Amino acid sequence: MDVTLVTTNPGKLREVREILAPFHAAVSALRRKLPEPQTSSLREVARSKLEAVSEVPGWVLVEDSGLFIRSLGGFPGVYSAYIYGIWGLDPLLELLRDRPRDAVFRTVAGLRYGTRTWYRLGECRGTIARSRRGTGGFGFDPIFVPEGKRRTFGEMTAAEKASVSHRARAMRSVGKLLVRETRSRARPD
Ligand code: ITT
Repeated sequence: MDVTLVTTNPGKLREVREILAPFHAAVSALRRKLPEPQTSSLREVARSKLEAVSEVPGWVLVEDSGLFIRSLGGFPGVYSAYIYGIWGLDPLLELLRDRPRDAVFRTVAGLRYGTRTWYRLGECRGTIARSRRGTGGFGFDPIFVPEGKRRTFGEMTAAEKASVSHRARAMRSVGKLLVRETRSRARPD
């Protein structure tokens, strides 16, 4: 089935395409910057992104993600895109110099078909590296080491990242939902 992913982030698009391919979902991109309300909830942001594209037909997918660092009270969290945009990586590494480094990446995927909506959460626990490593991926990938691994996301191939990432977990759940829903739509009553 065809799915429209609304995002301005090419890294997300690349990953979502690869993760949903085994579910036979063909992902096309609609590049539109959607409003992100001031809220502490990824789900609330995903909900408002979906609402902002209510005119787009068919299967519509959005996602909101963030990096939550425990010793910084969850910062940058829902503000990850903004903080990454103005700071990059170094100020975060500086802030963490004498603080515990555990963190979690979260993605909330929002899916709509007609008047029905679904939300799926994916999480990936890990730690923030002492310095940036690797050039793969995007955003905070060079400083995030997922639990049980030694390398950062930035040092991994796309497939390695997708085996454990927050986005892959949320999107695999979306993939299963798409398969289930399209099967039930195809069944005669
Ligand atoms: P949209 O147009 O889809 O909103 P965005 O980049 O603004 O794109 P978010 O609001 O979800 O997306 O911001 C999440 C930010 O968190 C993103 O810009 C990255 O800096 C970072 N991020 C999210 N997922 C990441 C990942 O898998 N690896 C590294 N950084 C990630």
